[in-house]
Amino acid sequence: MKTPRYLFPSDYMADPSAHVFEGKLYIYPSHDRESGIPENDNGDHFDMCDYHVLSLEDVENGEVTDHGKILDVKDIAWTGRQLWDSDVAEKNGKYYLYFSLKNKNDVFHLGVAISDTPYGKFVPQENPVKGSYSIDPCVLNDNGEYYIYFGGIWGGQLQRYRDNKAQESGGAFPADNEPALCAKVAKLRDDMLEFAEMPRDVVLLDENGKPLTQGDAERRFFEASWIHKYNGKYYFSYSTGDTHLLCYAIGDNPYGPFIYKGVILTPVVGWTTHHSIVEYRGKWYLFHHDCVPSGGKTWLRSMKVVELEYNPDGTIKTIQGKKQENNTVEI
Ligand code: FUB
Repeated sequence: MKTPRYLFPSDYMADPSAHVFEGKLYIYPSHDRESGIPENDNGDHFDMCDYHVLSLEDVENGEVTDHGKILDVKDIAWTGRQLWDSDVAEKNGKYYLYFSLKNKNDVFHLGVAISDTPYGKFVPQENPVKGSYSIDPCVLNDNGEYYIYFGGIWGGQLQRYRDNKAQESGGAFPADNEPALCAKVAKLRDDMLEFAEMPRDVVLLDENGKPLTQGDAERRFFEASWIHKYNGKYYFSYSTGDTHLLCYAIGDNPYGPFIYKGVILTPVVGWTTHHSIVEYRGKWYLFHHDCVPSGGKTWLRSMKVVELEYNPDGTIKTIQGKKQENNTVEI
């Protein structure tokens, strides 16, 4: 499957987190909508208010089932606005949906909702995860130990925090030559509902072992963490945001550090780029989104999937975001 496939043309959905549960592929996307809010650097135009779950059995040609709404912003007690990226993990037959939401003071936190099935409905906890902040949770099940990764700069508010504390000044970015702001990782408690430890930095190093700097906009972390394992190594992948790349770095354990390795996906049509990587029936796939079907409206995104390939040395072959079958560039 060398040509990307749009997964769900009848609606706008983005940030697809794909997992294999009960032998099937389940996709947990953000549900984009037209709310009329003008575009700004805070991302106010990403004004989503519910989640659906989709599933499919044959990635290349199979029908995609929409299992309907699994969580509504109105059902969450601490709700403010903007349900952003989410992810789901399974433990002992229960499914835990981790989501990003602004509270009533417009501060992003992570929430958890629970279901007995991968397709919901999911029942949210009364309060956000204690000590959580920023956006874009993703969960790794590493042989029964669960780790949550999160964070995003600009509208994702990560720059407001240092050492897991909100800064009274409102926070700031490091200088261009200083180490970049990092995504965060924490082990989850046995009940999956809280952090078992204080979140740590997901440190990304260059080929000389030096932390990537804030000014290194083509390589430093912006948002959209994902983690997968391949041949015993841990692959941390992410978006560089304003330079619109999906990049990856490889480490020896879930905490890192991770050494920068390259670009997975060059820019797509649209502003955000976001993804998940999953192995299914012997092949690896990159789930992502672009804005071609909406004519380039950055807040109305459409999910795609394409096969992802590794080189013999474990590096990932770069995929061209804007190329079509006939090698022309979309829009
Ligand atoms: O979908 C809203 C936000 O856009 C996500 O949380 C980010 O990763 C970006 O894709």
